Amino acid sequence: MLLIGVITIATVLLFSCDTALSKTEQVNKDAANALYTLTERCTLYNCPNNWPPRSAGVTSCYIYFHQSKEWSDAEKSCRDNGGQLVKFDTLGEITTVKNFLQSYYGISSMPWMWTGLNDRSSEGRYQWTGFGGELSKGSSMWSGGQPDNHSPWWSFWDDEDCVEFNGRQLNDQDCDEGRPYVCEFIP
Ligand SMILES: [Ca+2]
Ligand SMILES: [Ca+2]
Ligand SMILES: [Ca+2]
Repeated sequence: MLLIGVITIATVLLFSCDTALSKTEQVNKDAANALYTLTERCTLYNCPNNWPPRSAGVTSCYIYFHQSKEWSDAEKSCRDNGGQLVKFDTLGEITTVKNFLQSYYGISSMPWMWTGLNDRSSEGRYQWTGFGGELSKGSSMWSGGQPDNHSPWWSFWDDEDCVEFNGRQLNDQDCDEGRPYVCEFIP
């Protein structure tokens, strides 16, 4: 009788342990899945290696290079770093980038910097490199009187096909000029 009792208790214990173990396993599995999803999301929202972290509420990652380059070299540098020369989708994005340059890099007086906008393939038609899309000549992003495709008097063929910004507005400039530049990456 005693023996039967011991066996019964042992069976019950074993059974509940199994249940408990399988439950623990399930909880661990759920936790692991949740963690995996979170990691996946983190990766998705991450900026490329060595880029500054994305600011809260800002859709894109940005990086600034202070070493001046000609426009085409700046474009290549952005691509090599996993992004594109910056594209301003709205006037507000210019302010977003300016605030980022001030807060992250401590730049107080903004230099003229290259953007991805250019009319290299068709004069007067301004397109964003990499990201695509156009900006009209009438956009309020332009500085007063710009774009003017200005040519110096000594070389009328040396006109302005690349677009720079100064934290506030845009100006078309000679692509051969050296400028610091900002790259953008959309996670
Ligand atoms: Ca953008
Ligand atoms: Ca032009
Ligand atoms: Ca100009």
